[in-house]
Amino acid sequence: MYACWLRKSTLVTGHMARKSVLQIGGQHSLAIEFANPFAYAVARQETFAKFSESSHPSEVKRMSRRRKIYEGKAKILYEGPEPGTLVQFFKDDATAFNAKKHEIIDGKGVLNNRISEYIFENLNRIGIPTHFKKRMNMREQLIKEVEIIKLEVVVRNVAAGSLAKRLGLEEGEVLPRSIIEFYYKSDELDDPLVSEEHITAFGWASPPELDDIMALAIRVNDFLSGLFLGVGIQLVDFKIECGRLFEEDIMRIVVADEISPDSCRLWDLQTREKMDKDRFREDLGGLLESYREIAKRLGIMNENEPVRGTGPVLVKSD
Ligand code: ADP
Ligand code: AIR
Ligand code: ASP
Repeated sequence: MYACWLRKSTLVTGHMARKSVLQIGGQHSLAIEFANPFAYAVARQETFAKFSESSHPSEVKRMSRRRKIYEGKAKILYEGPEPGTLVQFFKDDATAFNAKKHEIIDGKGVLNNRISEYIFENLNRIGIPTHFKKRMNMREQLIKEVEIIKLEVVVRNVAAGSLAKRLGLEEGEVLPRSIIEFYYKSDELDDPLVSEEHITAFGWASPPELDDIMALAIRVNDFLSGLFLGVGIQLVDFKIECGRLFEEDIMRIVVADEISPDSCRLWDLQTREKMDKDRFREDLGGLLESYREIAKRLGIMNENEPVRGTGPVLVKSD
């Protein structure tokens, strides 16, 4: 039997075979039997990740031992299983304009986890160093802990977003060459644009570190441009974060955080349709469908997975 203990109000993903109401610790709960081990595993991962408080008491105990290190706008970092590792949990929260706009988009975290896994795994494979170790489940990945460099490194190929606004360029204008920009990572200051001079003068990164960061950014741009072009998508721009990884007395700059449609601008080559977080920023709707389409084109998602299958499905109690 593949069963999962949930509170009556809990949302679960998966195909149920049977469910019944039970009593645990004075609270009504649902014991759900799943048709197959896969549906069970999916529901468990979703449930424990998102609704840890609604898990069976023994699971709650196991979960609560994991220490939360940091909670950001879109992700949570937990202490990892070994020293020097962290677990990166992808939430469904969508924010823009420094979190002034906020919404929960059911299933976004699952898709970003998968898309970011795919990109980081391939970056590792072609020798671009990253923090990524492996995906653990629907919402979590195991990463190497790094000392984050407080910069958002943006590479642009086409005018859009803040660049188009700042310089009065027409959105969609192809830039004479790829341009790298740095923004100082500070919510209080709204991530201001900074120059290399600021970065080295204030010691946020040293000149050789900055050289490494720029070389990484260009390599990531080349890789991502080709990857997306191959599936009919134009890479307009993207943001990466880099960190210092200390391993065996040496320090390397690696790509950290995530690379997903939350951190890239991606346009369909044929229709010019926006397929990234601008759908949320500009109230265009259909964000989840676009992210799924990206995952599908990259061959990440199984064709048979239902469009909203990444989000939990409401279970009505009997
Ligand atoms: P924010 O902090 O901007 O709200 P997130 O919600 O995405 O962003 O939170 C993830 C945080 O984890 C970011 O601050 C990011 O800099 C940090 N981070 C990403 N990768 C690593 C890593 N490998 N080691 C340490 N911190 C990391
Ligand atoms: N970005 C910057 N801060 C957070 C994110 N996600 C990304 C945007 C866009 C690029 O950086 O998603 O792909 C440039 O953003 P902007 O707003 O400066 O034009
Ligand atoms: N994610 C950032 C915020 O929450 C910026 C953005 O992506 O628009 O404001």
